Amino acid sequence: MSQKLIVGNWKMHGSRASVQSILAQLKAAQTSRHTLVVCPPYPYLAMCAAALEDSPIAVGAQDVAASTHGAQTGAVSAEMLADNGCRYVIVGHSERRLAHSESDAMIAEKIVRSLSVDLRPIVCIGESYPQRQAGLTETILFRQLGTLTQKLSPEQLSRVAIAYEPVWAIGSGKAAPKNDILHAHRCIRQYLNAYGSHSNTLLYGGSVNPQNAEELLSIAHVNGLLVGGASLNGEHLLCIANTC
Ligand code: G2H
Repeated sequence: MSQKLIVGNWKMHGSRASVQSILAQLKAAQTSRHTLVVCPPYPYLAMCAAALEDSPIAVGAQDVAASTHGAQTGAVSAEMLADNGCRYVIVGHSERRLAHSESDAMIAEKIVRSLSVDLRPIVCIGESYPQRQAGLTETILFRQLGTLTQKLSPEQLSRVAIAYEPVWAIGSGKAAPKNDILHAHRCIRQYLNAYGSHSNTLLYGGSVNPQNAEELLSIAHVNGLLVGGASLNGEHLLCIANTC
């Protein structure tokens, strides 16, 4: 199996003590079969980047502002993330789209800002359960991708990782069925290819765990995994990052 991208999204979990404990486990392992990225909450970013400086594990943020600087209380720019050792950033997670009313246009701006400082964006797309039930999965995916193709050149878009995260599978304890993932990834790949963006890393996210990682990574067009709950356990995250 070729090398995949495994991204741990810690969401709003952890403390200095728990982050240090996960870092110690990750550092003790020294290496993993797949490329590993951890995305801690903002206050722990610099600490993780410093601790992992000499390791192959990269650090990412969970969000980024859509502009460079200014009077935006609570916002963090792409420049600040890069300045603090981040190499990746998750953009447009459904939890931010829903709870913070993030639009596709705003998400595209965040990607542009990230690319301008060489932060690698991981953009989340995916349908809700009612949308899936109504047979709208492709429509939703193409709408979300369509805003990206309006704002980004094929060269810019090719540097963006796309995570297919069906909203109904997130935190449910049950990953999406293999055929749903295969179909969505095929649609995404075809859409990107038609635009001239040929080398995108495509991830699957939604209730990934050490038990289902091997099967998920074996699905065509799945180049990696975005892992939430299971990434809060260093052993589980390493197990996923070493999946054959
Ligand atoms: C989906 C995923 C990580 P979980 O949000 O982005 O979380 O693995 O807990 O479903």
